[in-house]
Amino acid sequence: MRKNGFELSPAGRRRFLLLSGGGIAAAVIGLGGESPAEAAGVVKVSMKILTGKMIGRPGWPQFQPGNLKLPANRLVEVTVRCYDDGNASLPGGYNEVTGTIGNTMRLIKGTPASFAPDAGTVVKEVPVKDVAHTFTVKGGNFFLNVPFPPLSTVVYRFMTPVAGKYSWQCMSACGTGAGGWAGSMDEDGWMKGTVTVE
Ligand SMILES: [Cu+2]
Repeated sequence: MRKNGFELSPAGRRRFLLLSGGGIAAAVIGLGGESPAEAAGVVKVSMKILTGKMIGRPGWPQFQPGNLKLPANRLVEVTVRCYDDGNASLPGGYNEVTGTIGNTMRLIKGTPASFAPDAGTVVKEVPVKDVAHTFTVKGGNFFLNVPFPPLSTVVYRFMTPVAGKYSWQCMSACGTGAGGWAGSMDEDGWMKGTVTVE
């Protein structure tokens, strides 16, 4: 930062803002330890997982929205309410939270309309048999795996990667067909889709 012809170090800059007084300084001190991306503010996203029955298409559970558009290199907080009450068979490993901040998520029982910021429990994984759906991205520079138990609310944070189009897929065999991988598992905007980062 250049101010009146001299350069301030980040620490000096914070001190300068602190000395300049008032509410602005108070707001800035709190951001002292955060990266510029975080200081730009958290992008909040809300999703829900509905059963096929709830949307008049039995056997076709769906993430809503099924496709996401997010800004690049930003901290995103996703709140997912899973209204599905049943589990689906899941390959081991996908029950672990991966690619989020701290590789954790906050797990809240049920699907309350609102809750305290510290509600629920911070977890790194859930038992494989307790997973209804996952949100899984396997891009070269973007890997994310978040498991959702039946009738739960999950909150997780992650940094978006550089701009690009990334595919996501639910890894719980929640669709139709013998293996459960047909139907909504194979339909864009249902149990798979696109994360457009721009
Ligand atoms: Cu699913």
